[in-house]
Amino acid sequence: AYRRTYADRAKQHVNPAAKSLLETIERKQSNLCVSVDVTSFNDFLSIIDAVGPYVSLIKTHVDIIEDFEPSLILRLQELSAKHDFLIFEDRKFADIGNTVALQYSSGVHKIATWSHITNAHPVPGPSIIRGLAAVGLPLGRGLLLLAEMSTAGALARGAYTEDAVRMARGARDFVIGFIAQRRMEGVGLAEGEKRNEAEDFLVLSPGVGLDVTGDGMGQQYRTPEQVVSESGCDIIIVGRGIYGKLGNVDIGEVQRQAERYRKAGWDAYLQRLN
Ligand code: UP6
Repeated sequence: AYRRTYADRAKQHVNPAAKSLLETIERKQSNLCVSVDVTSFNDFLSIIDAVGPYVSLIKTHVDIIEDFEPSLILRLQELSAKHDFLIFEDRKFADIGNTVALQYSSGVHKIATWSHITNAHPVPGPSIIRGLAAVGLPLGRGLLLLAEMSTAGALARGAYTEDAVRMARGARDFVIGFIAQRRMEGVGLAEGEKRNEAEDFLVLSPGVGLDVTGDGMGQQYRTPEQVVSESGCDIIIVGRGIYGKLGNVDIGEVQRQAERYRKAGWDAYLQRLN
């Protein structure tokens, strides 16, 4: 998977969310996902409208929006159609199957009805995938497992990461990839077990920044080149690198940063292909 093009990989994926994401990346020449971690309805939508042309995926934390109302989702869906991107609610589910199925389908946010992709911590074991798949698979959704985290001292490493990859291998119709810091195809193989050449997980990496190496709260940043070209990840997830500290959102500057990261991510991909 490492040297294959996004377009080529899109043809082999059967999960609709994975297929569509890979096709969108190719069409827009963007492996950039912007993480829109803001708390106001208006900032949320204006940032998404500004970065929309430069991204293949928008990542949300919809539970941090102070003035949330269902119309926000309709507006988000309009922007998704206008700018041609997919939606990833970064919910990080972590409970028993029955509870996550309810959290995914119900409540105020009804995530499964609008988010093409969501993610889960593998900590409860395979039943978390079954619970989420019962809701998401009939809707054509895809799931990412958090196999690693970008923070200093993260516990998701070693045997935990290996077991996460094995869990994903057991549910490839729904689990389309990982939140991780490197490729995962070679991880979690038993001794003597060969890599399945047909296996192709998407790797989405947060902790990406061009100007700083940390945020003083445990976050660690790497450059798009380190993430995509050296570590073989497929999508860079960038939040504050694009919209800064907030206050008054300078839309022109947000747009310039989005194009800067889009180009850096795409150049790193082209470098990896060669
Ligand atoms: N995120 C990480 N690291 C992980 C998993 N998720 O940073 O291992 C998420 C955060 C945030 C975004 O919840 O929404 O990615 C990173 O934002 P930043 O670029 O502003 O640091």
